[in-house]
Amino acid sequence: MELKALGLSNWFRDRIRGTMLEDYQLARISAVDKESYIIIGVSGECRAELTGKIMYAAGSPIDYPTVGDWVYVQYFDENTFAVIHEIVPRRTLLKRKTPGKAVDIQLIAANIDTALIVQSLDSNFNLQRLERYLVVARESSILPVILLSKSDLVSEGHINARLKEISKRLPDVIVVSFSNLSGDMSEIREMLIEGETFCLLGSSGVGKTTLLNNLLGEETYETRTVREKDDKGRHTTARRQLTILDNGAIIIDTPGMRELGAFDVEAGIESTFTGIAELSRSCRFTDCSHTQETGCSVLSALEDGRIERKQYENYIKMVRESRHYSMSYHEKRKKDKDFGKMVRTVKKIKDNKIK
Ligand SMILES: Nc1nc2c(ncn2[C@@H]2O[C@H](COP(=O)(O)OP(=O)(O)OP(=O)(O)O)[C@@H](O)[C@H]2O)c(=O)[nH]1
Ligand SMILES: [Mg+2]
Ligand SMILES: [Zn+2]
Repeated sequence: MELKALGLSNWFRDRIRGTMLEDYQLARISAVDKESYIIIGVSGECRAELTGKIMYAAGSPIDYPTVGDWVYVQYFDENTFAVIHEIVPRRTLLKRKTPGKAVDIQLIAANIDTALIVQSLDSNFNLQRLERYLVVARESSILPVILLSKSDLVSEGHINARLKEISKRLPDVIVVSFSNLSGDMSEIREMLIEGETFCLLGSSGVGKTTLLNNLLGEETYETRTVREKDDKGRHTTARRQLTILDNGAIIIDTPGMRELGAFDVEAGIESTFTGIAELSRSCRFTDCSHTQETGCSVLSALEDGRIERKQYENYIKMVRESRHYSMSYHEKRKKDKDFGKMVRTVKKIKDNKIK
């Protein structure tokens, strides 16, 4: 398998250091388990581990490889095991806040060209959540595409109403409705371009893995069985996994997400809530919070119905969340650093005393 077929485009070639290739080979992370990695390279797939140096130097989760990353590796035991030495610069990076209370970054996938955001047309459909996924994808300059699954469960009228809602609220996004039961995947297949990397995102149970199996033409990966259908808490896909389709497109499947906490997503918000962003430029105050100021163009547009209340509320929520998380994160990082400094100083004093 050639590296180009694994997605190594010129963007990466321009950033690869020739001297590194004297000692190392290039490979791509194809799966991440709890602590170990699977990589794929010219000689196929194998298990890989990080060097102590990467772990020691890592200051945050961003410094660890994630699925989709290109890495410099050294192979051992006839290419059945490898050690990862360094991450090649990332073209794009999908990340979120770790679920739960802790404020930390969690990487979803790296070097994604297109995010396939899947929502099912039954109870899972939610415009606010779609908006959130779009923000996160666009923050990293990833092209978002919305895939509405399970069209077999609803009427044509229902589908058309949903499509209308989306085009009103989220113009400029490609939307495709489909059913995994119909077998007709042609519209989706046409989007899947050779050598580009796609990432399936969405809640658990919307049919991401079923779609992937359909595209592969075989039941390669486990999907939720009928018996387990009511078992809402369970994720069927347990790890993030990269797969190459027959047509050469690269797809990463991910476990369903319950929360997509937005971290540092100001640019993504600007490019998703374009109407509000444009209005805000004519607010009286440049630091207008659009919540109570007189002369706020956003509020007046809200009052006369030019923007939807739900969209406005989602916008305010995401702006606050993004600021709040990045502030707490940077404070925490600074505290950790200061603590490290203090430990080193105490140690120095002690060492000097002993001498
Ligand atoms: N009616 C209908 N059922 C579907 C469709 N796509 C998937 N399903 C069913 O929905 C259930 C969940 O599908 P999965 O593919 O496992 O869902 P997933 O998004 O991969 O879920 P996680 O791996 O938990 O994130 C399975 O029972 C599928 O058979 C569809 O288009 N129509
Ligand atoms: Mg799955
Ligand atoms: Zn304002």
